[in-house]
Amino acid sequence: MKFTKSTEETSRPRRNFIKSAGMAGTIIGLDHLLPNNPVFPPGREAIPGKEKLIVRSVRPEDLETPVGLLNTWITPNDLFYVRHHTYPALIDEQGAKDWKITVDGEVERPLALTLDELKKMPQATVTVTLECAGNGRAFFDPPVAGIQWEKGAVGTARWTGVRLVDLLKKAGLKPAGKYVVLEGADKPVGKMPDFIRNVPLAKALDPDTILAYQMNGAPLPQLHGFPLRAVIPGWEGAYAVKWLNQIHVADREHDGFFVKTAYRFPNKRIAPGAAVDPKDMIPLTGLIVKTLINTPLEGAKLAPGNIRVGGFAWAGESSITRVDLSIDNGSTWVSARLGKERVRYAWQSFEHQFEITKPGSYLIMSRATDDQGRVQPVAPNWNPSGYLWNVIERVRIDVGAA
Ligand SMILES: Nc1nc2c(c(=O)[nH]1)N[C@H]1C(S)=C(S)[C@@H](COP(=O)(O)O)O[C@H]1N2
Ligand SMILES: [Mo]
Repeated sequence: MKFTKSTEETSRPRRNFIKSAGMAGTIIGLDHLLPNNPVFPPGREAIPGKEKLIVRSVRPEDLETPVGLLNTWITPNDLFYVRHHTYPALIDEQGAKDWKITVDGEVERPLALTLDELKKMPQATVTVTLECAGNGRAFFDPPVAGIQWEKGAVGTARWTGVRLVDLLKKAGLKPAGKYVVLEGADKPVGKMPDFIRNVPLAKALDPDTILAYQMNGAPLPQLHGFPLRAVIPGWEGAYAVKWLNQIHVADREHDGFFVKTAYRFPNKRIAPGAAVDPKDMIPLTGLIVKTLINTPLEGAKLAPGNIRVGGFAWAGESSITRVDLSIDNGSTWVSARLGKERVRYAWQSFEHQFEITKPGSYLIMSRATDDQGRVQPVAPNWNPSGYLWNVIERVRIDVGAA
């Protein structure tokens, strides 16, 4: 097999790459192979509070939610997928007392605020579906190196905190400010670069863009960025910087690895497996139209009769206008009923009852359309880092003789 180099996974030597399709694919923490690796966190083997998740990497913790557990509109904190490139900053209650967020760069009045000071500012809550850009990477052909996420690096939570725009107003934006650079307190693994991201000013100023200190009504769990993280609604997960403690307003795009190289996508169509000139790579922003079938599950054995098909559809900043389903390999499609949620940036439930009387092997497919008229594609948009998998969703079931 030939692998292309992933720009998301800097820390993983190629020989440690395991293609997981068809296997219980787990990439074990590989940091012991890296120079100057601090043993961290000491003695921690299981990942407390996240026992139900699939371990894609032990250190750093990369944990995927099994599809069967993604069956509530709000994903509970203990089931929410976990992804970071770094050693998490395990800040505790005590640490949070000393913690400060700084705002500097192209501002009139640089700030340093404590958590209590932030909590005194006007509060905002947004319900946002967060998805890792690499969700579905395991399905690309030719395979792409990196964490082999299948379907569950996605979840929806209610995030509560302060509006980024309020903080920027407090600091007084200077006209030269074009990008808001976000950096957390986590530490890179080995020689890998720091995880630093930036948000273009227009998105940073959007009143829905927040810095969250709560997730589903609870303080942010440590693995999700306690005490503070960014929530950039509708944009791929890597913008949602965890353990956020530094905000820098810059007059240009940040030049670090995680902006200039990683999280980029070809600006033109390419052949699967082809190399792409870096000048033809542009930053990822919004998530794209996609569905997840959470019932029935892959491989389910069901009796003939009424079979309920259900799941979620999302499209980043856009909303879902329809979801079509097929059980005959795409020859015919029926329109699913959309749930009542209809909340911008959050996934939308859908369902349909099929009457399947004839025993056999059925491929159930779901295909969403968004308000821009974009439809999930039949063929994948292969790209060198394996981002934004959104091919028509499929689940095979076995309808047995009654
Ligand atoms: N500080 C920091 N924030 C980070 C990351 C990281 O490595 N370091 N990973 C990002 C990526 S790639 C994703 S997909 C989301 C995942 O958020 P979650 O772990 O809360 O699900 O966090 C983002 N925030
Ligand atoms: Mo991600």
